[in-house]
Amino acid sequence: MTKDFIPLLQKCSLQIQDLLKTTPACYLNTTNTSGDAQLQIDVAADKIIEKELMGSKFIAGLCSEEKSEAIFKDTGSYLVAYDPLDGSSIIDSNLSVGSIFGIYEKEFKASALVASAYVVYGPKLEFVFADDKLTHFIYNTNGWEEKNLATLKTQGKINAPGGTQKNWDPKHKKLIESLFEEGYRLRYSGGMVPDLHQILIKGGGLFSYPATLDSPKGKLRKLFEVFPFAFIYEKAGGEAIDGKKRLLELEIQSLHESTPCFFGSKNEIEKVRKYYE
Ligand code: AHM
Ligand code: MG
Repeated sequence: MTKDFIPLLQKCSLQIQDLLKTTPACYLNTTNTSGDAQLQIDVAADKIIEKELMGSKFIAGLCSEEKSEAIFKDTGSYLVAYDPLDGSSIIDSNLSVGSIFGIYEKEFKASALVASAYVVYGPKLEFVFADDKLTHFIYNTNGWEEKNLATLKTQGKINAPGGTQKNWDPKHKKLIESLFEEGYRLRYSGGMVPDLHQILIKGGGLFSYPATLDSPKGKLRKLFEVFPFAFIYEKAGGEAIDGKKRLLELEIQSLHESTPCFFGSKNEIEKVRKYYE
């Protein structure tokens, strides 16, 4: 049952929240498979989640942004792909960061995604879980309190454009400029979890991380970041595409593969399609 993941992932999030309070943001001399420098706290958060997931009888394996290979075991049928600490480059400035989880059945591929979740470590600890429905929890003095998360409106006011602007494609520049000309506000922290969470909470907008000259396949990774949020955005009544195709229809060749991605409400995604066609 995918619902069994709720207490398990919430348990991980409480431990990582404690870790964030006590661990300095210092770099190790190592990089992950995507070439990002690893912080001590990235590796520690990865270990917390690995320990909890590997101890669970309904999980058959896992892969993480911080591990080069997947790990398998003999029990269960679910596979979990996760980014233990997303936004590690903004930890030192004390902005909100997150964890992201994709729950796959038997294979690491978009069509096998059955549930996904994210955690926001901010002034409050929040947890959003999606399977057949979307559930939002906030941690307070009485424990986890379930909240109502409204679906996205057809159009919002937020524009969250990722990637180095000087390396954007001309059509992408035109898309982003046209949104600002229409009155959209810039909201981009550099952490996809709080940036995508803000669009969900405020009811609409666009988050983009496009193909750029220096990263032709974008930056954000399919299994750990893009597919889980695409699943959540679709459940919230929004859309998630790579510019043309639905993200959840993309194939996967390797565990750490990335893709350009756009998440948003219906009208903004329609606009992306128009500029990218
Ligand atoms: P990370 O998993 O190493 O933290 O990288 C992913 C993060 C996302 O949270 C965010 O949207 C993106 O990288 C920001 O990248 P940029 O600084 O290029 O805008
Ligand atoms: Mg990440």
